[in-house]
Amino acid sequence: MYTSLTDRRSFIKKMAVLSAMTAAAAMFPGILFAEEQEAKIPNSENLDWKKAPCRFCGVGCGVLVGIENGKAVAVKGDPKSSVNKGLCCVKGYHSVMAMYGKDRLTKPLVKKNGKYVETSMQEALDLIASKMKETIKDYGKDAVSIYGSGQWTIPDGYVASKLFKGCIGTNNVEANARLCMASAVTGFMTSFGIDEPMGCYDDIDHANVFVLWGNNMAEMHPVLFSRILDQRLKRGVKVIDFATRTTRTSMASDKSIIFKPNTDLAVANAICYEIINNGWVNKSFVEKHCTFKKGLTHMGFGLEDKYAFTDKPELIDFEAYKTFLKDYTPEKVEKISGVSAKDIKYMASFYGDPNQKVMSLWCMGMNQHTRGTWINNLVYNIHLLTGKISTPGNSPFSLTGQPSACGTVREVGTLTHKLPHGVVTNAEHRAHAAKIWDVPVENIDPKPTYHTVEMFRALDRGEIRFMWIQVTNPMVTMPKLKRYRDATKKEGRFIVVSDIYPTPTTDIADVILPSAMWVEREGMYGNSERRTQYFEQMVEPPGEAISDTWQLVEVAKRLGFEKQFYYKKETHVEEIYNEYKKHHEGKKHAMAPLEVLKSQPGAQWPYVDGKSTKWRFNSKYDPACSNGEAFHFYGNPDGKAVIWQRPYEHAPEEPDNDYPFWLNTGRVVEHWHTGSMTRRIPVLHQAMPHGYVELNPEQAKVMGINTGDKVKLTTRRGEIILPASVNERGVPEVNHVFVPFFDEGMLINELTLDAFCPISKQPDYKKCAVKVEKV
Ligand SMILES: Nc1nc2c(c(=O)[nH]1)N[C@H]1C(S)=C(S)[C@@H](COP(=O)(O)OP(=O)(O)OC[C@H]3O[C@@H](n4cnc5c(=O)[nH]c(N)nc54)[C@H](O)[C@@H]3O)O[C@H]1N2
Ligand SMILES: Nc1nc2c(c(=O)[nH]1)N[C@H]1C(S)=C(S)[C@@H](COP(=O)(O)OP(=O)(O)OC[C@H]3O[C@@H](n4cnc5c(=O)[nH]c(N)nc54)[C@H](O)[C@@H]3O)O[C@H]1N2
Ligand code: SF4
Ligand SMILES: [Mo]
Repeated sequence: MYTSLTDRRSFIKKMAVLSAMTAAAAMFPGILFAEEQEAKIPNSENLDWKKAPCRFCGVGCGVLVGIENGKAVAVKGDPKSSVNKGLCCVKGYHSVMAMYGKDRLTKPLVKKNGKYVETSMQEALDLIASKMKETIKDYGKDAVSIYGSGQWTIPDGYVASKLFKGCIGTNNVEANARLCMASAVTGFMTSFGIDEPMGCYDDIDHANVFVLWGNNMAEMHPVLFSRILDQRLKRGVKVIDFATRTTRTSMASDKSIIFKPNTDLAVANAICYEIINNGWVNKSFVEKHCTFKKGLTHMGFGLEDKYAFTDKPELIDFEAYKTFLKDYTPEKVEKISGVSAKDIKYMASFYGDPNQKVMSLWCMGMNQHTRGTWINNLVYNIHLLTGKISTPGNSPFSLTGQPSACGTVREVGTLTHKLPHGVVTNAEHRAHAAKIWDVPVENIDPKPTYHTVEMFRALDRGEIRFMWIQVTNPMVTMPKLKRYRDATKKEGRFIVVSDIYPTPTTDIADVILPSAMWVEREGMYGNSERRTQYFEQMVEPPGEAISDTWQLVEVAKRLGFEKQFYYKKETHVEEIYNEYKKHHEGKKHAMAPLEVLKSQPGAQWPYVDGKSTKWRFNSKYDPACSNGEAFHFYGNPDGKAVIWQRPYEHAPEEPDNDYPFWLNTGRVVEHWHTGSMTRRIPVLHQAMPHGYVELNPEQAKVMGINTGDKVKLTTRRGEIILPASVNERGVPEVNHVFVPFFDEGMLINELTLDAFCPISKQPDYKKCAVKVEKV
């Protein structure tokens, strides 16, 4: 499958003798090493090397970008970065090439009589501002909206929130992280009252056992996975892959355990049953630091417009919780999940053994789940019952996907209900934000408006008339795509898209703005371990492209908010960051000063007394702990974490006679999401040139399907034809298929379902029912 394998294989062979980490590289051609990268670069000593966080995934590797004659020509892992210690994966290594695709957008384009016409940036910005004014006048402020991204820099998201929430006064601010991290956020909020992981990547160096709860780290978080494999070589740690499909991660793990979709809920409960039944509960920890709660069940799936849900949490006691778990004995759960009682007990035994330090890791398998909040809660339950939390190596760790999903979406608060610090529904939080934003507090609407899926539904219904889309490609990545694409094309809708390349989303735009990407501008990202990282502008953007931040500032000024958007072009990133920092002052969330971010590969908040905080809620490490105990879960008013009673429930659509397969979707190591950047990098494109449908090998044989044969997939929403892939990358179970979503020529989201978790509103792209036919 890797056409460029020979090239990389010769590197890897050479490296095999050189590095302890090479096991990872040999198994996963994605991983390359610092020295190797340098070897490939001619005259690398003549390059000007500057530090930046990687443009791609949420691992947030520190990289050094090599500049020559005003062009970024090379990347190597930054040996000074504690995140990746000089490592880099294929995407990071080739990331600079993403800036130099032949068809970069360089001029604003305005649609006139169905054709795109080049205009000047000033004219395009004037048009956007006047359209916004007109829409607000005709339809009210909640008719304008912005849809952004976890790939926004911190300044991008911050000015978007300030303009829409603070100045215009609408909570129509959402980001694609709703499709990605929302269940992680509501999981944290319901269990701990405060967002983001308590632990950090150093946990990898301390844990003995790693349980992956449905994420394909070998392909999606390759550098972190190689750090885990490195620990296996050094210390003999165990890796257990708990998943619905056999992936490269499963193949590299010590044990692969496959479960039926959605039944992770039942297995997590069974593990808790085992912990209690075997007397493995850390009683003093639970008594001091935990409460027990239950919420509503059978909440539905958000399939209907204007669906609303509010949970009604109720305190329960340990005995009630224990009684509830009787439905989840390993034997009963074996029947539900397909995981043997023996394997359930095996997993439980590591969590239950006080001598094992366990790190649980997860990403989209748990978040893209119609009970995503619940499954997040349930994994925390396991760590709370055993007291394996907030200490080095004992760590429930929710991984982020995008480079600044934490930084720009969760911390800046670019979701409808959020403010940079706190939520719109809280009067104190509104007053705090209004003061820093220099706007009347009444401007900030106390009611959230639309989460992402509902925002597109509102566009369809006509409640929203103007949408500005930045750094995201929703016409590839929204579920049940047809409805939402048709919505953008309706009469009387005005869509602005800022991007760097033409995409299916720019295809539906009324105005296309060319953006400056990554090191063509200055900014910051925030990664999975609460690390904020700064990058300077290193090269000039092409043509008239400008940063997303500056596009927003210019439009804000045209809308009459000169006072709030006083920033000077030369210094705006510094001014914006310093203003943003004020929102988070205090020991629980303080951000590092810009000078610190400029001088080192990032800092982890809370940044207090000149120090990053590595483990939160543990008084040994976290200066915000104040209850005099070893642990303090200060996110909740009582200082305690919550153990939740959450049952197993079915997925909204399961295979039946008409649609007998499960459709699972996701990613591949070579490509970044919709491929807009990585498909313009020749080596990555050649390695994985098109989409495919992956089938179970035995079943494919019975169906007479070989690799490359055309297969038609049909769901209740649509159909597509794709080439088959058998025994190439991953192995789905019988009656399951897997399709990656990077290929805009084979839009799998035409088929997916827009059901979501009622608490987080995050859609489930991992499960729906599909018919599979050879054509
Ligand atoms: N190369 C590359 N790396 C990336 C990205 C990329 O596009 N390309 N994107 C980044 C982003 S934004 C993200 S969000 C991450 C995603 O990272 P991952 O979550 O690791 O990747 P996915 O392919 O979305 O999901 C794969 C997993 O979903 C699991 N799954 C399916 N159904 C269920 C279920 O019912 N329960 C559970 N628990 N698991 C289930 C499968 O077992 C499988 O391991 O990757 C990031 N890294
Ligand atoms: N079927 C299916 N669908 C999914 C998922 C899944 O697992 N399965 N996963 C979901 C998840 S977790 C995620 S995170 C989303 C990701 O979905 P998207 O965010 O929609 O996908 P990207 O390809 O990352 O889109 C980023 C866009 O920004 C552009 N771009 C790059 N740099 C810049 C810049 O500096 N400025 C501007 N303005 N534009 C820039 C790129 O060219 C690209 O078009 O997909 C979601 N959709
Ligand atoms: S692991 Fe992620 S952050 Fe690190 S180099 Fe690869 S894509 Fe970039
Ligand atoms: Mo994501």
